Amino acid sequence: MTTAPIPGFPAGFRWGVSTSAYQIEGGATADGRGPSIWDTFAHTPGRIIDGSTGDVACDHYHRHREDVALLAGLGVSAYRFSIAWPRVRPGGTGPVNAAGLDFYDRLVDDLLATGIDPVATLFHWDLPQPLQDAGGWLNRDTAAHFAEYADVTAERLGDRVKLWITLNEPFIHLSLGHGTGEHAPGQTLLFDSFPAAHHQLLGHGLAVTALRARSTAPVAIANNYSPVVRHGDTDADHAAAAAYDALHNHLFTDPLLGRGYPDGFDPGVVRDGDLAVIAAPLDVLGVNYYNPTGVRAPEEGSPLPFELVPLEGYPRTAFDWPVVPDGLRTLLVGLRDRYGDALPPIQVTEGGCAYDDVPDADGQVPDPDRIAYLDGHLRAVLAAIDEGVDVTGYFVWSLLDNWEWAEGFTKRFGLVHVDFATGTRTPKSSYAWYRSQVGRG
Ligand code: GBH
Repeated sequence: MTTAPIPGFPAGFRWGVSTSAYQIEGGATADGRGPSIWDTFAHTPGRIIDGSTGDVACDHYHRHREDVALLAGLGVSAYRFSIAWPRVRPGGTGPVNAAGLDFYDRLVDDLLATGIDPVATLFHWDLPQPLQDAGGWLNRDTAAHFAEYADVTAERLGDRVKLWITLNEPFIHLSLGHGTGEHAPGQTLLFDSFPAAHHQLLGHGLAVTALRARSTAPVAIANNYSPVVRHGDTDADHAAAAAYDALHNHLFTDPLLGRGYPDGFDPGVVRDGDLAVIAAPLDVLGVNYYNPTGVRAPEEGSPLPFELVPLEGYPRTAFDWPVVPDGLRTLLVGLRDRYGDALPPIQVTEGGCAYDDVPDADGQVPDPDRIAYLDGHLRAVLAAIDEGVDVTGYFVWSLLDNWEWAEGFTKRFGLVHVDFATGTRTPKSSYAWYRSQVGRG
């Protein structure tokens, strides 16, 4: 670990932090915002571990000036936030809510005035509830509505946003939201959820075209990746590892980069022309990385073609996720090796960790484990760059402790501590450490 800047990052490397709308904004009914599937889910008893909701969250909707000042103090060159679709078009179809766009218009201007590049994600899982009532991502029409929302958003912000990200982690939204039901909309369809994969990808492709018509800013998607660590050496273990790798790591990226769906993973609802829409050229591939996944053959009669196994022998975060910095290097090198010239430049759009951070008597929040985590993962990025992978940015998840989906307020990922009773923000020691890393002009 070091407090001096890690040497070797290329000039112009983008240093950022990430957040998402439902996790920080609050203001759930402010200025015409409608309900999303996460409002519905969080308000359903038993879904969220501590019974909390994102109704208030970090109250960023009312404290965004303070949060932009925290970003300025951090010295980052970019801020990745998400735009709440239910603020912009509360019904999912029908009228656009200008007041919803006004909020992001002000945020973007405030960021630019501070010298920070606005990086805007269009969909970080908060689907307008009326679209879910019409079938959500299982309904092909949702893809077209997503492109309409992209169009009106880029019409307003397209002259100032510096990077667009269409979808955040469509695999996680598919698997936890539609496969196992741990996330909104809470469906438990397992492999019958696959139309929601195709329609997210179709929405992405249609949105790329809509964004390019309104904005010269580059366009990306942010995928979650998890290198597979096979347990066991039987043919069945090999098959299970390959199946999980295809599902988590290739299902979305293969069609995006022009290869179509992996063998055995056709979603069954693909129409002529869809794959060309989905393969619209990307300027940047966003890579979210948290940890690798252990996989072995399933028990007889399992509904899944693999079994997930905890990885032993690594430190663990408060979420019990293993800390494996070299997994980020192997992931980045593996993407380059698999996709070659079809791979656009990569920005790591999320990486971070949860710890039980508590302010001490002096109002300091020491979080040495987070500093070690970030130090290790930044060095892994450098190692990948040294192996020839084109990585042009890194964004820490997250600026603030926030509302961690089904875990509610029980997991703290921020560089800044948030007292959820009062909203008080207190920078942690990792905030000062990250400032020392990013302050390189
Ligand atoms: C991201 O999802 C989200 O984009 C963001 O909103 C969220 O707050 C953040 O990460 C933190 O969760 O080791 O087997 O238990 C991350 C998706 C899925 C990645 C679960 C880590 C751990 C699997 N995560 N996975 S395991």
